[in-house]
Amino acid sequence: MILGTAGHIDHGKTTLVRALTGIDTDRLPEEKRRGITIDLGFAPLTLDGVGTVGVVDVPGHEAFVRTMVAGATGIDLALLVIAADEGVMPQTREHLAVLSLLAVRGGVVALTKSDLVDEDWLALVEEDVRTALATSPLARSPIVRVSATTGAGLGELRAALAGEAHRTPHVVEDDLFRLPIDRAFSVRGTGSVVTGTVWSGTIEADATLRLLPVDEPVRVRGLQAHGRAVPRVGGGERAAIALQGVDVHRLARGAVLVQGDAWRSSRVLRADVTLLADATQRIGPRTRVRFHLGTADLSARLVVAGGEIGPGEVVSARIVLDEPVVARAGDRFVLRAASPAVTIGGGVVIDPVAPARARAWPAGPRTPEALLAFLLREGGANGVEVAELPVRLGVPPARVPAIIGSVPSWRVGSRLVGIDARAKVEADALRLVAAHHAEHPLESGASQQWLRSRLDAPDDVATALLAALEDDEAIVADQGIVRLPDFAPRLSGAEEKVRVRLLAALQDSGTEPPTLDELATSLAADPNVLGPVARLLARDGSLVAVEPNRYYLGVTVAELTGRLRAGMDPAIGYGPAELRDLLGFSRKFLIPFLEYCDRVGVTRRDLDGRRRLLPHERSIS
Ligand SMILES: Nc1nc2c(ncn2[C@@H]2O[C@H](COP(=O)(O)OP(=O)(O)OP(=O)(O)O)[C@@H](O)[C@H]2O)c(=O)[nH]1
Ligand SMILES: [Mg+2]
Repeated sequence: MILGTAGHIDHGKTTLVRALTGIDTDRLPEEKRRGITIDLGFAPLTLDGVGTVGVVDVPGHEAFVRTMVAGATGIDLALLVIAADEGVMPQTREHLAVLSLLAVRGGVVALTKSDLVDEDWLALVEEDVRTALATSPLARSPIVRVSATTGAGLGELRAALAGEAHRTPHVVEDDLFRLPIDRAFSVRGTGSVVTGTVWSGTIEADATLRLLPVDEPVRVRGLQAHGRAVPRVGGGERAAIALQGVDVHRLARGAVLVQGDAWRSSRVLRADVTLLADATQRIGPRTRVRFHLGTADLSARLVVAGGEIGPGEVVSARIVLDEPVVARAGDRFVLRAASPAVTIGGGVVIDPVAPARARAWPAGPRTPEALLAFLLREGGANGVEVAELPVRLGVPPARVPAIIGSVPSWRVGSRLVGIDARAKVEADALRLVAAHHAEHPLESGASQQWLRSRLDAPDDVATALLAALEDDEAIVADQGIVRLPDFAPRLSGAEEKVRVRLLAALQDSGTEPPTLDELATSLAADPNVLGPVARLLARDGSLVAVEPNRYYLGVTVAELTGRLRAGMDPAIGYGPAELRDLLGFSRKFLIPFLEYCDRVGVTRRDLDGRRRLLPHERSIS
């Protein structure tokens, strides 16, 4: 578990941590000189019946609230320190607001410096404190009177902390690893080391992680917890991680270590945003705010439907960040005004990787099932990547299949597509094929390639969908041509007449038929009818397109190739003149016909002329 301090400057947080742990967490020379905490401090605390708890000591100075937020993020319990002589002060309230916004589950209040005041005063302050806690997660927390100087109440404080730790245990789930980095430094002989609180997941000492938002793979060289080498670290633990081959300058506070491919950094989030009731500022569309998530602290703008958020309001908003952030659905964040630098609100991430121009999320339940239904609706035929769902829905991977199972959807490769989107693309496909039939009644159907290009769906989805339609016998696909099952090319009366005259003309012309253009003139037929009729007849073999625009009767071609088969010795190469005699062609018709024969494997042309192919050679020609 992680315990984080909170409270106004000089109220005795660091002194109390030292009294509890024996460790002075103010390690910077400047902290010593000024007698205040500037950066986060860390110490292990051993509690009877609980074990070792990681303590994060934060600064109380109003200029360092952003550091306090980075320290408070990821803590399980708060130790709110209030000096009995001063009572509730501005950063007592601001830190409490931060703990509320981050949804810290509980904690203990230490009324410290109790040696400086008398009993009556203590009672008054305690009443005051209770009032200040009323709407916070510490509303029902124990208030313990202590003095770090005399040691009074320290035993009671330990017992209260242990009690709270038992009441709200850190539940470790099998989940994706994430650690927001709060410190990075280099150690001679070891290299770059980062520290942070593990938010979720477990890693071993030889893990390969990803550093975000730069998105680089990094190798773990060693793990430490509370100053000792350990084989693994997991959720709710403070960890120091030595990384191989990363320059320490790339590892600033705000970067995140993750494992697995579900994580992405993004510049646009959707979130439910709360503005504190006592916020002095409204947030309008152009208001710049500081956005704090994990240990990241970024400039951002909020876009809400009404344009403005007023104090005390909760709205769903789009958050547009100046730099990418790593977020997960359900993450809590804090919003601070740029100037004056005060905490004004916060919220919960609903969609960690929203599209650039995404609309704010409509009101409604925020269950993973509801989120998935919304993502599917918005994703249309593109759907959502299944691998990203643990992050986009904010659930451990093991819970994803059950959630998918409860939302009507269709798995296509790595994607999940909503059934509405699927139904729409299906209907489009059937409509397109039907329209194609109506427009081209003599064609056997629409080409699959054309159909895919006309569908409003990525290629893999379109392909899978056509295959599914074929399985359902809603369409028939044959050699790349798609048709409706009950469709057959049908000739109109006029087309039937053209067909009869075309066949007759080709019959008459024998081995030297005219081109379609010539036929269109001689038969006085519409070329737009003649062409499709010829292609239709070519499909069942009645005609053969020896040249693109010149058709022979199928029987004529069979007769001519028969002559070649009978007249050619397979062992001998023939020149064109010899073959012309065999076929009885004029030169103009000879070469195209021989090329046709090469094409269909009756003959093959090589250096010593054309040879007749034997049946077994044809298959490899
Ligand atoms: N008499 C008395 N003095 C205390 C007690 N606890 C802390 N102090 C003194 O209060 C002063 C501030 O203590 P710190 O522990 O530095 O206060 P802090 O809350 O950590 O301050 P920041 O980190 O700067 O916010 C120091 O001079 C301490 O010696 C206490 O229980 N009794
Ligand atoms: Mg301090």
